[in-house]
Amino acid sequence: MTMSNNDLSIPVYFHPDQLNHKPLYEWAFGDKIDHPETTSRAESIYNELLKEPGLFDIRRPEGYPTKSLKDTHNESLMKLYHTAEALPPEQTYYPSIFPNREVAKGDPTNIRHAGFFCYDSGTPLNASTWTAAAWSAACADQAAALMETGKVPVAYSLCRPPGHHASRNLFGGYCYFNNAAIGAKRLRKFGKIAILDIDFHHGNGTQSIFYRDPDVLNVSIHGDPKAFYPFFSGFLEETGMGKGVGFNKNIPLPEKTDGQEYLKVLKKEALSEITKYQPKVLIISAGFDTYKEDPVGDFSLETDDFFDVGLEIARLKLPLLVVQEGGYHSPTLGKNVSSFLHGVVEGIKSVKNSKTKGS
Ligand code: SP5
Ligand code: ZN
Repeated sequence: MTMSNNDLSIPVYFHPDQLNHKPLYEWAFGDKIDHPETTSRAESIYNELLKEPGLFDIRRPEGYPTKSLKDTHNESLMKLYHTAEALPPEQTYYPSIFPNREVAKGDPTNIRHAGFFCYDSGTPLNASTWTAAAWSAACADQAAALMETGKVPVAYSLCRPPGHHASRNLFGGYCYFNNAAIGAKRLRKFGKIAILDIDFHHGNGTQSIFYRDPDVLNVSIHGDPKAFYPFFSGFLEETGMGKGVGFNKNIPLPEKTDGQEYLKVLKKEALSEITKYQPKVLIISAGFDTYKEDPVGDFSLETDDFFDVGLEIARLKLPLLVVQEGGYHSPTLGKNVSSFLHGVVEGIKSVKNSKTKGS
């Protein structure tokens, strides 16, 4: 079967300086492992999308998203990343002292205080972290800016490092700036926004940023935090706070969940909720660590399942901003992203066709 996608091309945002940040290793429950969040992840996606220039229109973001970063994060976090720029180029700094927040004050100009602004030991800083994370955020910000024009039904930001574990004040989970939240804040002026997080891990940063906000619905499907990172959040009971009660939905699933089960839950519990909410735009925090061979996640989705996930999401007929999150099986990551985006295209086309037929 050959697909003709001539009428639709997906804008893709990526900046090569996102590759400058290179975490080396991580302590995972006592073992020193090669860091999963490698530059080869982004290269795998980039090279796969490059194969279809008619479908994927690859662009570079222009300029750091200074205002958007300030809308989503506090100044200290940015100051700390700038402090890290003074590290010798070969040094990688691993936060290792995590103070009791009730008594401690953190100084973002002192790299030894990094642990005050961070909550795990797997998210290191080096001289290029600021540059890479700021360009990653720029991808989401500028893809969102393009969505604002209303001219495209879907845009994809090839964000790396990822973002959904970063909150306003804290980095962690390989994430420094919350790219999806940055996109959501920019698009909010048009009306209500929904975020659907399909990364294997609960998007705790995104949840915390919008927890009291009824204008942003946050839905996350993930590995049960009883067993998986981030362990301390992502449970069913977390439904929002204050005016935000009812606008946060967590759907934890057991290990080894396969494509069939996943799609059932996606449709019945996640997409139905989003349909009810009637947002103006849907942001997808798109992680592919749900893939069966992923070294970090523990579900068993296959490459073709991502097509169906994209298809079902696109059938909602909402403008889509797709933001890259996790996914650590680099050899297949590009194919999985491409499969998902082909599903999205198919979904958009089927909606168009049924519209023409119906009129
Ligand atoms: C964005 C994202 O997907 N972040 C994930 C952060 C997960 N960090 C904890 C990983 C623990 C590593 N466990 C390795 C298990 C080897 N089987
Ligand atoms: Zn993840």
